[in-house]
Amino acid sequence: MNPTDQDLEACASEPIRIPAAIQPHGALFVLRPEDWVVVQASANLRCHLGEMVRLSARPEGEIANHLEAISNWYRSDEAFFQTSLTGVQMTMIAHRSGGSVVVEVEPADPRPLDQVFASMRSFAQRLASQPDIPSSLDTSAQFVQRLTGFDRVLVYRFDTSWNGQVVAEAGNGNLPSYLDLRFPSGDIPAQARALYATNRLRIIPDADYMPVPIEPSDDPATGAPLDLGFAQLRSVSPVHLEYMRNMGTGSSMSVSIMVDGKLWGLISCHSVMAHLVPHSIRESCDFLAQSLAMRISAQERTEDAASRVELAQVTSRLLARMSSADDWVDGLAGEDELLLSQVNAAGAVLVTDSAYRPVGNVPDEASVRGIIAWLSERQDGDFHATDALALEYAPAASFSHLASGIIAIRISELYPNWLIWFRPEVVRTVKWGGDPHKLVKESGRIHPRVSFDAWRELVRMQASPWQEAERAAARELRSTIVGVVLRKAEELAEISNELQRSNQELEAFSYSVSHDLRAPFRHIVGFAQLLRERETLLDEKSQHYLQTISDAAVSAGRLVDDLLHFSQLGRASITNRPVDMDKLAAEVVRTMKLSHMERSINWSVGKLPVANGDATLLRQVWFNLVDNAVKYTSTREQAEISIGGEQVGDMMLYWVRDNGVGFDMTYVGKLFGVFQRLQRAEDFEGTGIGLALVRRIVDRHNGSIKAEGEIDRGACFTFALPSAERKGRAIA
Ligand code: JQ2
Repeated sequence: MNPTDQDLEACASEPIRIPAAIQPHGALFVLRPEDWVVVQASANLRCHLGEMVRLSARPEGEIANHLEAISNWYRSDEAFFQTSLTGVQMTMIAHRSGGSVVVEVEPADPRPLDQVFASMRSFAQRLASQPDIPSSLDTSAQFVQRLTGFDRVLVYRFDTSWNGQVVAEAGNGNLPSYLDLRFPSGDIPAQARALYATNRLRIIPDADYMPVPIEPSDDPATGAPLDLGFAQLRSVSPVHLEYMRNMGTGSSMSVSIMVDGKLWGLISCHSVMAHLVPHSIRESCDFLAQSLAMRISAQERTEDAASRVELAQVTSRLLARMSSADDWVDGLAGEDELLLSQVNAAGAVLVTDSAYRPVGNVPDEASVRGIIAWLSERQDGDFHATDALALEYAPAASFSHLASGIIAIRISELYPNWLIWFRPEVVRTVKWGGDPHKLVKESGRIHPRVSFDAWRELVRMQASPWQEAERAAARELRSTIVGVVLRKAEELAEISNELQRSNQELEAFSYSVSHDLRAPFRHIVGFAQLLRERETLLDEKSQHYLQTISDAAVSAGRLVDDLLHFSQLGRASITNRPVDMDKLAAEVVRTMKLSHMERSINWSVGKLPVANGDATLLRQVWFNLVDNAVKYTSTREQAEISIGGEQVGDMMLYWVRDNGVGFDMTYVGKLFGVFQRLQRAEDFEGTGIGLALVRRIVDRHNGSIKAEGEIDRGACFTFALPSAERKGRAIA
């Protein structure tokens, strides 16, 4: 008989504590504590206890001898009463259920107890010397297998969603290995798990048994069904029996492993044939499972602490690298994938406003940016972790093989800068312990093969969950990064303060020097002039010397003026008004024409857009650029100088082009420095400050300037100024 789909759906709500029946390897009766009269009994009483126990009467014979002890126990707070019925070679166990006492009898163990104790002692010793959880589990499986004689003993571990995995196994080869196989949570439904958390042991000696009814099925006084949650002989769910038969197992026993009050897993035993384990041995198995549980608890704590230490070491190595690298991004997202070990991820990506750095296995950039947009929209802080991304963010379904689990930390309050770690779908990372499809011939829906598929379906698009230690490590790294970035920003601010300070000092110095030098130079020029007027007798050579002194003083004076001008520019405030650039350029060209009447220059001046800024300073820009063009075309017979401009978007471009001696683009960077010249000073007059001044003025207008040139083919200077509307710097 196969269960129908309805049976399977009903499975999760099957009331397994009140089956109104027991398994036939023992018998059960219910005593009324008021007078110790039997009020309910299993239909097989007689075949186990003969006439000793009958409905509606007090027990007789050997059992009657124990009534006083039962009555004493009943008033105590012990959960169970246990004794031997030596005459019938049975073990008798009593427990309370509702207001009644449930008494069960089953065949006693013929084995001497000494043997069992010896084996428990040896187990305790062996367990204490196991270095880690896997070896503790192996040791326990082996001991239970030896103690009980089952064909195969598994340790079945629950994950956070109650799916199961076989994590240890001991067997004699009669049953196939299930090591590493996974099973869906429904294979041990919630109500069964809840029961197993309080009643830690159950046994099914023969999966083909015929249930024995309890008569009457309900308590005659209250009408309530009899709760068999703590009974040894409770008849189990028929669906589960069907599962067992499909698995090729004729008998089973399972013991709960309770770690820190939570059902951690089961020691699950199976045999091909019927197999009854006596009560005393079952008790030993329970003792063994609880010893194992304590061991697991201690080792989990140790492992958690060790993994925190290990992850903290990764954090500090990353910190060291971030601090020593020029760019912290390089230190963090290095090629050695250290970043992945921070949370044991398979991939990670660091996204800042200027960098996109994938490490390991990550989705493509568009997908990552999609995740970031979604994360930024959620506005739920700077940390997000999930092991089923597609459930929260549907587009992730298409890359679940790379990113079913993510931990995302936001590393900037202002910008959408994120560090995200990825884990793949767990189905893709599972270790296959043999092909589950080959285990048993398929029959019906409850079958290990079908279970495995069901598990696969259940964990689709899910990653293995992030451990608390890993989440903590991610948070820790976040504050580390924020710290490093902040510190780097502070360092930068400090450097720029420093620069500003030394700049100011320099300016103050050059201001005072140039200011003080002006008068002496003017005096030299003045007195040289006077001397020439007075001394008519000077010979030609002396006249020439005098002229040279005067010329040198004039040009030194001009240099000083320029320097003064330059240093003043750093301090002066600049006005910001519409400036008629046509007018400025025309004035400058007119001045040039007047002072270079001897030259043949072909001028071409286009229409210029209105600028926004300081007219006096901008005139200086035009003057210096045009003056330059005139100067560096002086070797040309026919000089060509063109001036133009246009508006591009929200910035204004202006240029001055000439056909002069040009320059080598290799040195373009030096062009705008103070006292930098690309030509020999003797060949072209000037102080070497002109272009530095131009750049400074343009800079102070939040604009920029660039130069293009080629040796002997002329030069072109273009400067860009922001329009009144533009917020940022204008780039030429
Ligand atoms: O046999 C036992 O000890 C009962 C506890 C139990 C187990 C044992 C542990 N165990 C394993 O070691 C393996 C891997 C080989 C599996 C799959 C497994 C399952 C398992 N299920 C157990 C119990 C139940 N399963 C019960 C309660 C039985 C009772 O105590 O009355 C129920 C109602 C089910 C139900 C199902 N089992 C299924 O596979 C399916 C599809 C259902 C219906 C939802």
